[in-house]
Amino acid sequence: MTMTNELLRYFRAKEKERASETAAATQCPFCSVQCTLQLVEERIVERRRYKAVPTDNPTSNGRLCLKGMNAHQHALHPERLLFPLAKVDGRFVRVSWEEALSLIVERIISIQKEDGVDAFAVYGGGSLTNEEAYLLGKFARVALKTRHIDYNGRFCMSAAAAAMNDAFGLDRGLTNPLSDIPLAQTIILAGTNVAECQPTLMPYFYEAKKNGAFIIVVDPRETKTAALADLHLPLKPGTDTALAVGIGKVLLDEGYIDEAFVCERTVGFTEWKQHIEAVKMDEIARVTDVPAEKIRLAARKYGEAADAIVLTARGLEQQADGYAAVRHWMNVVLATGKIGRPGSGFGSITGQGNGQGGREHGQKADQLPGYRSIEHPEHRRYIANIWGISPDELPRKGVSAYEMMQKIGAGEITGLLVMGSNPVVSSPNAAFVAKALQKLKFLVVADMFLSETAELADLVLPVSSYLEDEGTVTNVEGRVCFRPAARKRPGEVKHDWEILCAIAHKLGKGRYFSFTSAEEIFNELRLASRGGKADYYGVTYERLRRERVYWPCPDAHHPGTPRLFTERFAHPDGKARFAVLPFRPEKEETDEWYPLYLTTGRVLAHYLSGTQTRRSPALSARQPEAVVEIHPRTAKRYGIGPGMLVRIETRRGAAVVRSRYNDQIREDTIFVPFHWSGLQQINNVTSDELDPHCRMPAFKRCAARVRPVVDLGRN
Ligand SMILES: Nc1nc2c(c(=O)[nH]1)N[C@H]1C(S)=C(S)[C@@H](COP(=O)(O)OP(=O)(O)OC[C@H]3O[C@@H](n4cnc5c(=O)[nH]c(N)nc54)[C@H](O)[C@@H]3O)O[C@H]1N2
Ligand SMILES: Nc1nc2c(c(=O)[nH]1)N[C@H]1C(S)=C(S)[C@@H](COP(=O)(O)OP(=O)(O)OC[C@H]3O[C@@H](n4cnc5c(=O)[nH]c(N)nc54)[C@H](O)[C@@H]3O)O[C@H]1N2
Ligand code: SF4
Ligand SMILES: [Mo]
Repeated sequence: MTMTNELLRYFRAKEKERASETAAATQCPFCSVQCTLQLVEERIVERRRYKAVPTDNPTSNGRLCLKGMNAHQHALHPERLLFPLAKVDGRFVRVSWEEALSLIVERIISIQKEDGVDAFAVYGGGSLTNEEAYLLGKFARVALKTRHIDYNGRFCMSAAAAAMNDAFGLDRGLTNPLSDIPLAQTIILAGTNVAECQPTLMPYFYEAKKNGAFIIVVDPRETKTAALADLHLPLKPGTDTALAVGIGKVLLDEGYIDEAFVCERTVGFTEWKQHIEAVKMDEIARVTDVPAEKIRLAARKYGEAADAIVLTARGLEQQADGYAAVRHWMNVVLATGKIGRPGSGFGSITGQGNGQGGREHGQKADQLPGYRSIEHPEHRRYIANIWGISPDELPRKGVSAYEMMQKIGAGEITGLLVMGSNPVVSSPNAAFVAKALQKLKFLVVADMFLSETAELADLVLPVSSYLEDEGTVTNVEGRVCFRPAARKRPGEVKHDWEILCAIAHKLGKGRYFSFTSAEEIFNELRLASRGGKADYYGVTYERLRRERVYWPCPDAHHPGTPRLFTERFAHPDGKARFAVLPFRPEKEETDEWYPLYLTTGRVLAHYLSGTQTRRSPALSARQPEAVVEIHPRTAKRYGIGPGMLVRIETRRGAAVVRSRYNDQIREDTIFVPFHWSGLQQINNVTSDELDPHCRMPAFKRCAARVRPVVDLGRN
C-alpha cells in the first residue's frame, strides 16, 4: 500500500515536470468581425488540451462567439491534409510536392496550348489573406495570363459592392466605425441576422437600445436579431426593393427630405422623386405583404431621427435584384442626408473573415489591386509598372464566378485552380456545378481538407490553416488586421502564397514571384494599392502589430479613415448618385406546383460550406444536421410533423432535411441553412438566376414544394 502511494506520488511529480502550458495569439478564421484570441495549449505528458481565451481589440472588445471558441478543433483535426494527393484510377495517392508541381505545370501548359490561355481559370475566396488574394490575382494575370479569375465573394458581396461603387464611388462595407452604432437613434437592419452571423457585434446594438434607439428589422423570419427589434417587418422574400421604395415614398410625402444635403451633395434626386411620386402605397403593401401602416411607422422613425443607420446583408442582396434593393436603401439614406456624420451612415455587413480585403486587390474578374479597373488604361499602366510587365501583357476582364462554371460546363474553360472555396456546396444550382467540374481536363484544389470540391479534383494541395498562416485581413469595419502564426505547419503543408510562387517558378515566371514572406507580399500590395481607392500604402506590418488601421490610409503618418464621406463622396465631382431601378417582376414566382418561397442562410454553429465547422465536435454537436424551418400551420397542411424528414423540391431538384417548427416565419416561406452536403445540400435546388448588374445569384428566393419522406406522425 505504502509502495503504491509512493509510486503515485513519484509519477505525479514526474507528470508535473512534464506538464506545460503555452499560449499563442491568433484571430478567429470565420466571420468578418475577426475577433482575437489566445490559443492555450495544456500539455500533460502525452495529452494535449486546448482552450480559446478571448483577447481585447477595438472591434470585438474581448468577446468571442461559439465558433471562435472552437475554431481550433478543425485546424487540429486528424483529417487535415498533410501532403499532396493525386488521383490515379479514381483514387487519391500521396505524391511529393515535386511531382505535384510538375503535374500542374505540365497540365497548365498543355491546356493553354490546346484550348487557349483563357482556358485555364482561377477561383479564389474571401478566407484568403490580403497577401494571398493579391498574389492570386497577380498569379492569374502574370503567371497564367488568363482573363478568367473570380472568387466566392461574388456570391457574397457583389450586389453591395456594385451599389456602393455606383452610388458613393467607393466600396467599403461600413461607411462608419462600429462605435457609431450606439449614437444612432434609429437603426434599420435589413436582411441581416447579426445575432447568429456576427454575434460579437450584438453589444453595439444593446448599447444603442440602452441609449433609446428604435430598431427595425426587415426579415421574413423573426430571427434572434429581430428579438431586439422595436418593429419587425416580415416581408415576402425578394420584395426588399419595393419596401425601400415604399419607405422613400413616405419620407418624400411627409417632408423628411434634407434639401440642402440633396442639393449640395447628390445627383439624380429629381428623377428619383418623379419615380417615387408615381408609387402607390397600397401596391407596395400588396407586393411586400407588409401593412402600409407598418411601413409608414418605419419611415417616420427613420425620418425623425437626428442620426440613423441602415445596415443590409445577404437577405436582400442575394436576390435577382439585390443591386436594386441596395440602391433603393441608399436613395433613402441620401434623400434624408443621413450619412457622413457620427451616428449616421450606411453599411453592408461583410461576411467572410476577409470578405472586405478579398474584394479589393484583384481576385475579381474585372479588377486590379487597390480597386483599380482592369479595363482602365491608366490603371493598367500603373499595375503593369509595379509588376514589371507591359500593359499589353495584362489580360482583359473575365466573367463572374457562376459564369465561369457555365463556361466550364460548355467546355470553354478546361483547367481550374480552386483556392479557398468549396463551390460544389456553395454555388447556386450546385448539382450543375458538380457535373461541370467533372468535365474539366484538370482540376486542382488547394484546401485544408478533402472538401466536396476537392473530392472531384485531379490534384489536391494541402494548405496551412489560420493557426499556421501569418497575414493580414480587412474586417467588417474596413480595418486592416494582422494575424500572427500561432503554430508550426503540420506535415508537408504549404501556405497558399508559397504554392502560387512555386507554380510560377516552374512556369518560368519566378522573377515576378520571388517572395519569401507574407510581409514582402504585403509591401508590394501597399505599392500596388497606392493612389487607388483602397489605398493601403500607409499600413505597415510594424503598425499593424500595434493597431487595426482603417483604409484608405495613404501614408505612414495618416491616421486611417474610420468615417467615410464626411465632406464629399468618392465620385470625381464629390457627389453621390440616386438611382431609379424597377422591382424585377420576372423573379422566380410560386405557383400551384411550387407554392412556397424557399430562402436560405446560416445558423450560429456552422460556417459556409461546413468543411471546417462540420469537423468541429463541439460545433457539430450543437447542430449535427440541416433543418427546414417551417411554420407549424404550413407543416400541418402537408402532413409534416416536427422532426420529420422533409423532401424539398424546386424546378431544379430535391433535398431532404428534417423539419423544425418555427411559428416566427412567414407561412408562405421556408428557411434552410446551406452548410451541409449530400442529400441535405440545399444548393442542389436553389436558383441560378443572376442579378444583371452584379451577377449575384438569387440564393434568397425560389419557388419550392415540400412533403414528408416518411410519415412518422401516424401510427
Ligand atoms: N454562424 C455563421 N456566421 C456567419 C457565416 C456563417 O456561415 N455562419 N457566414 C459569414 C458570411 S460569409 C456572410 S456573407 C454573413 C451573412 O450574414 P447574413 O446575411 O446576416 O446571413 P443569412 O443567414 O445569409 O441571411 C440573413 C437573413 O436574411 C433573411 N432573409 C431571407 N430572405 C430574405 C429577403 O428576401 N429579404 C430580407 N430582408 N431578408 C431575407 C434570412 O431569414 C436571414 O435571417 O455571415 C457571416 N457570418
Ligand atoms: N444557398 C446559399 N448558398 C450560399 C449562400 C447563402 O446564403 N445561401 N451564401 C454565399 C456566401 S455569402 C458565401 S461567402 C459563399 C461561401 O462559400 P465557399 O466559398 O464554399 O466558402 P467556404 O465554405 O468558406 O469554403 C472554403 C473552402 O476553403 C477552405 N479554406 C478555408 N480557409 C482556407 C485558406 O486559407 N486557404 C485555402 N486554400 N483554403 C481554405 C475550407 O476548408 C473550405 O473547403 O457561399 C455562398 N453560398
Ligand atoms: S465567428 Fe465571427 S464573431 Fe464569432 S468569434 Fe469568429 S470572428 Fe468573432
Ligand atoms: Mo459571404
